[in-house]
This record gives sequence, C-alpha cells and structure tokens, in this order.
Amino acid sequence: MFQPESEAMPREQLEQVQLDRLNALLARVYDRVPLYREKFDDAGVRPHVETLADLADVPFTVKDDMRANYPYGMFAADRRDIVRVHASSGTTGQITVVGYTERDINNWADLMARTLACAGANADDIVQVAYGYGLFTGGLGVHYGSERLGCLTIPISGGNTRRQVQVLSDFDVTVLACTPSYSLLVAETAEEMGIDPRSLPLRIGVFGAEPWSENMRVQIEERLGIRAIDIYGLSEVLGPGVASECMEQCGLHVNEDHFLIEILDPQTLRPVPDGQPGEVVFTTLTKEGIPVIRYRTRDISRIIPGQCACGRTLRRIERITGRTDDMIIVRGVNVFPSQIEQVLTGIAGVAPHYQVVLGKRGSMDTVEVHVEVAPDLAFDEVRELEALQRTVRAEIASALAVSIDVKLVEPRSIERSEGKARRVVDLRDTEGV
Ligand code: DLL
Repeated sequence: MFQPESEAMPREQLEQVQLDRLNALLARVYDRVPLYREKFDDAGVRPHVETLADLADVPFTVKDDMRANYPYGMFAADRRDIVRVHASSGTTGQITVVGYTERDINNWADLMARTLACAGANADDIVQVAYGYGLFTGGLGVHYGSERLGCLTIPISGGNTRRQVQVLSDFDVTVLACTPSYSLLVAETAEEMGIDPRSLPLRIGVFGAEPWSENMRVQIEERLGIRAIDIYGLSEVLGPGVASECMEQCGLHVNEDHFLIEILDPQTLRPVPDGQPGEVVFTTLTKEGIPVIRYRTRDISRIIPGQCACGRTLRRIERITGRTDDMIIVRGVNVFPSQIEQVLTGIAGVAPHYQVVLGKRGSMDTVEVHVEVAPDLAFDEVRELEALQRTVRAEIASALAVSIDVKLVEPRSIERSEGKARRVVDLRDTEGV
C-alpha cells in the first residue's frame, strides 16, 4: 500500500476524520461559494453536521450547477491560488471547468500513486500513459501518480497507435494506462504489426474512463497477457483516483478519506441499503479549488458489503454499470450498454466491438445492436452468420429479459476510439426526416 495509514485505517477513526473534514468543508463552501450559501439558506441548512448521516439534509449539486457557474463561479479558493484547470469531456453542451490548488494537485498525485500501487505497480515499473493529456484529467492524473510512485513515466498521450505499440515494445513497458476499449485497439494493432502482445513485458493495465464488463476484462487480459485493473473517477470530483481496484479484482476501493460516497435511489434520492444498486453521489472532503457537496454523478453502482482480502478498510463499489444518461429503455426494460457487452463478449464468433444504435421506424423507436463478427469467421458463410445472429439474439434475450434486434457487421467496420468508446449511436433525429 502506498499510504497504509489511510488505506487501512480502522473504520471508526476514518469516520471521525470524515466528519471533521466534512465540517471544515461545509464552512468553507458556505463562506466562499455563493451557490452553496444560497442553496443552504434556501433549504434552511446550517453549514455544520453533528453526524455523517446529517449530510442527508444538505442539498445536492448537479452538473447544471457547474454549467451555470461556468467557468470559475464554483471555485472555493482565490483565483491566484488555483494552479491548474481541467475540463470535463462534456458530450453535449457547455464544458465544465474544475480548478486545483497546489495542495489539490499534491493530494491527487498521492491518490494516483495509491491507485497504481493498488493495481500492483511499484517503482520498478515503466508506465506508458496513453490517456489523453490536456483538459481531460486522464493523462496528467496518471502521470503525476506514476512519478509520485517513482515509476519511469512515458507521457505518450492518446492516439498514433502504431507508435504506441513501438514504444510498448522498445521501452519494455510494464504498465499501460488507457481506456479499456483503446487497449483492444493497441492489441489489434500490435498483431497487425506482427508483434504478439503476450510476448511483451507488459504486466498490468490500468483501465477506466468508460464502462466495461467482466467478460471484456477476461478478453483483454488474455489478449495482452496482463492483469487488467479498473480505475474510476470523474473530473467534477477529481479525475481518476476516486476509486480503484486492487489485485483481488473484486470491486473498487473508494478513497473514503478524501471522498464521502452515498448510493441513492435515483427516483426518491433516499439511500439504498448496502449491496443494492443506485446512483453514486460524492462529497469531496479535502479539495480546495472546487469542492463539491453531494454531487450527483449519474453513475450506477453498489457498495460491496464485507472486507477485502487485501487489508484495505476502504469500502468497495462494484464496477460502474453505466450512467443513467446512457440507459436505454427497451419496451419498459432498463438496459445499459455494458450489460449487452457482457453478453456479446461471452459468445464465440463475435468480436468485442459493438454499438447500440437507436433509430426510428415510423413513430416507433428502434434499438439494434451492431456487433462485428470475429476476424476468423468467414463473413460470406450465410448459414453460419444466420445461426450466429440467432445465438446473439437469444443470449441477449435470456440475459436481459428483452429481445433486441442484432446486426452482424464486418470485422473492423465499427469505429475504433483512442479515448472513450462511443457505445450508443442515436440516429433518431436524423432518420426518416
Ligand atoms: O473519465 C476520469 C478518468 C480518467 C477515470 C482516466 C479513469 C481513468 P470524465 O471525463 O469526467 O473523467 O468522465 C467521468 O466517466 O462519471 C463515468 O461515467 C465514466 N467512468 C470513468 N471511469 C469509469 C470506470 C474521467 N472505471 C465519467 N468504469 C464517469 C465506468 C467510468 N465508467
């Protein structure tokens, strides 16, 4: 462990630390951020809690609050104390800006060193950082953590996949950091270049920034000959370094000394019992630049009850199933792309490249899963393809309790991404017009 005194702190002590930090934070934001002062006053809430449970009375923060206060309105530190900004990868509309003080950057480096150590890395490792550098938090986030842990750090950033493979091979890289979908493109490209990725010294992948399934993990691990570790975070809360898997690979430890987590029913916004899925809500406990109070992430996960064999006392969440925004409702059934992925990646004959395409037929919304057939399958064997299509449909229907149309497409026809993969393509506004 990089910081055993924090990562394995007795729960009672941790909760006291959380309470103290929470009260300092509430006072700070009430004092410095007009939005919070207004929200607290409107709700009749004092910037002080007696117990952690009292946080339930404090108003939420949502992405629109950040947009409305663009760019600096939610900063809780003086402008001259902010030393860096990042911005969220906003899919639509205005980006949201987050600021870090020197102390924030320092804590972030510690948290990312924790993350990498949690994944099994140490100062002997050579880390290729293939997350994008820039306003996205992935590149610089991993970079600082890797240096803090003492690893040899290669700031290659995303893209130029053939060069990624060359560096991976020539520099004896042992840890690859990128999105899980990009790791597959790296593997595919290595194979095309005549390099067997399994023969490289690479041993760990720290993959995140997008949902991925357990079966996808198995495929990546086999294809690259590595242990693939899930890392989670979001710019509004920090960037990567909020929660990450350890080598036990059974849930992501939340860095609870820095982030208070709640799992709430997205409809009622009341807490769900441990073990039940719900929306993840975070309160930052140590951030100075742009702390957030009860930030609604829209990500769905659940607390995994019980202790982890690794000795960390930080509670674990299950891998993120998806975002409430990405959830598709098919004839009344809620479906996340990652659930479809879990089914697809368990079927021989299809490749782990897919998209869920939303369209319109007349006034009816349609949903179709496009998935590539495996490169070794003859794409012109009609009967074989028909059988495969039936299998995929049946497997999806049995796993998700709803039938979804399936279209098999040619190998390499689905766009590859160098960052976050686009799993849902919405053609509803462009079709039939
Ligand atoms: O994606 C931060 C990050 C960078 C995390 C590198 C991990 C590695 P944003 O661009 O603000 O920040 O996007 C945050 O991405 O709310 C989730 O919906 C999704 N996400 C991030 N990590 C995971 C993960 C970065 N491990 C949004 N599994 C979050 C599933 C993830 N979804």
